[in-house]
Amino acid sequence: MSYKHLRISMWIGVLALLALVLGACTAVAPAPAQAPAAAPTEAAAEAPAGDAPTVALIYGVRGDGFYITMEAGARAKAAELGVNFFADGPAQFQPALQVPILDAVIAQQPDAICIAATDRQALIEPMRRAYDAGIHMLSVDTFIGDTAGDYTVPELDWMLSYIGSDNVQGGEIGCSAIIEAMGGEGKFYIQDVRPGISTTDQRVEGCKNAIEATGGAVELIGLDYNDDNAAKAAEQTSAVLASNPDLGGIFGTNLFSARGAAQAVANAGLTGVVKVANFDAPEDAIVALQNNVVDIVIAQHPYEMGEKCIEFALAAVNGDFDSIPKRWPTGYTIITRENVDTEEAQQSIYKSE
Ligand code: T6T
Repeated sequence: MSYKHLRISMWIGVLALLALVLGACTAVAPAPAQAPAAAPTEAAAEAPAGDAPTVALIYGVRGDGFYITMEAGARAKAAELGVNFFADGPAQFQPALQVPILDAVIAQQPDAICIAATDRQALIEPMRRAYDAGIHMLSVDTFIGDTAGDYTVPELDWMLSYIGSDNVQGGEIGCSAIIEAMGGEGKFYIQDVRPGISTTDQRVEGCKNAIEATGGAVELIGLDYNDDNAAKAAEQTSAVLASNPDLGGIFGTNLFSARGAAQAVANAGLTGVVKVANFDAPEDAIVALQNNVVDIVIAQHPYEMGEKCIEFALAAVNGDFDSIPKRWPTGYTIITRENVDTEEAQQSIYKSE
């Protein structure tokens, strides 16, 4: 072999070796630090681009009129203020399904996240991860931690704001009304979602306050958890009605709990006999009110929650932290058969799409 041929062969060898080494590197290269922890979600597909700030809403569960209305409020406010906006949430109201969605949203690095945490403990660490990634964090509807939504405490002061109803008050309003309709005495039952959800925990607390205020005249005979499933709530309530023919009143602590309770009362032919307090205001709760199946509908203001979250998120992006309250209570519209036709009551009915 000539010297020239030897040099060419050497170069071919070197190049082949390089190609091999590079190929091996590609195969074992670690995933980039920002790779989403979960499969791409709806949010990934929808995320808008551009120079305007981006705010994400992570709601509690898909298909719930309460969150559909909240998203509509946030979307409208974002359009008005020139903010990029996207929303996503789990198919069930569960932290195990919500955390991967939060992680996927963090990977997209929005400027702020408004989130309705599905558990007051399980979401603390994942939400802190978002904050540590430089994202402004706001709670809508539910809060995290054990300080009743007080985000001025040192362990939670990285949370910018808690925007939502006063849920202890809401529980008290609903149960006091039912106790009055029961004539101030009798047996009472609560349909609830699951322990660990800040909103429904507080509604139960408020309801128990109202029961205690009767000094024993009203007896709480039971409380069941339905996992945010109206069919399960109906089944459990039917069993309680069957074994307590003298039951006087029921409190359904959220949309699905109340829907199931009302269905069971109607199915048992006890309309008007067993009084029902319906937390949340979807269209079917209004029909149940008009048909005497439920006696009070407690409408929250989810549209305002969505609007306020966008406003506060934008203020944070602009560095205007002084204008952001740590707590923004959104209030209620109490709907009864007397006021159901008023404009205010009609406007507080939740959207279904
Ligand atoms: O009651 C609302 C919300 O406030 C709660 O945190 C979870 O349930 C609802 O979304 C109604 O289904």
